Amino acid sequence: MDLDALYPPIEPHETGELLVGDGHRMYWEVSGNPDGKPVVFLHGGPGSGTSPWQRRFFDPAAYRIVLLDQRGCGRSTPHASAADADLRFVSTAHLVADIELLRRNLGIEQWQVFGGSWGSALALAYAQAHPDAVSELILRGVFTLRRAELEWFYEGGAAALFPDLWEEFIAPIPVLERSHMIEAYHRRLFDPDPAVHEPAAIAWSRWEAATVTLRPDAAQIEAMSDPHTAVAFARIENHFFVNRGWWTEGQLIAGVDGIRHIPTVIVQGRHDVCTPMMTAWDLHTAWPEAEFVVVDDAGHSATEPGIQRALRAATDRFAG
Ligand code: STX
Repeated sequence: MDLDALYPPIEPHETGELLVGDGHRMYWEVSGNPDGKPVVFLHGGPGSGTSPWQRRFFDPAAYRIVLLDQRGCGRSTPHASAADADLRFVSTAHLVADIELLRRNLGIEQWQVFGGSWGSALALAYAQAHPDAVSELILRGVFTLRRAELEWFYEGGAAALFPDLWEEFIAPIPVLERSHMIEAYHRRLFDPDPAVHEPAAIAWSRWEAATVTLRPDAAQIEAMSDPHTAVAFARIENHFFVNRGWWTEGQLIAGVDGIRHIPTVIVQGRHDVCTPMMTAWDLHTAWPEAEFVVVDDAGHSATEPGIQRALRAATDRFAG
């Protein structure tokens, strides 16, 4: 993973677990300048959790940098990989409320919201629910959970580009169930038997990790193959997808009118196979006021060098 385009590594000066209700505790941390401009980083998946390198998109002298692990993943508890995992209280509405609860308790009036992939969907949902809390938006690899987006990546579209990796993705699913892969995976991922849910979770997570970069990134694929990480990631993603994010079809793009006034940069890799450019394009078309940056030599991941340069240019400009 080449992180040369980013700021140097930093450590948080404050961390905590916010009691968000329903027995859930949400890990959060603050790094950078305690008196700086507030920014919140929304991670992807859903279910991937944050990593320390994600602090590095922001100038630590200019920003008060907030990272959080969404319910059920990362350092938040209970973890969705647990034998008795119960995702009844894990939904978009819960995550939006958790972010807002953290903002209020950190004493932040307005913050910049930075989200990639699933984080872009959550950022749009949060901004549409709480437009006055958002100073700017930075959206990368836009994902809105519409039917065509889920069918592209999980029901066979992207097999046109990765037929070899697609074979590994469908391998845990019997042939008779392959017409509805997300549902077939749902049954296995939530089976209490680790001999059933672990191989399914690893196959699900490896498909995603192996297709998000322009060139294969062995370290990223191995990290996503760890059972603890893979089970939470696959279960939470799948849970949000069977529920379509609890949105109506096209709701996030239709909701642009309520946030059109917020200064926004959209960064999209031209060769993004996970959340192909059609979605960023539809958002751009609905929201021409937002700056639209297409990175011609990048795939999906925020680890792509061209994506990192574009994101850093956006955070530097918004630093004021
Ligand atoms: N999931 C999109 C997303 O947020 C549909 C995402 N995709 N890959 C990732 O996150 C990892 C980089 C964590 C594998």
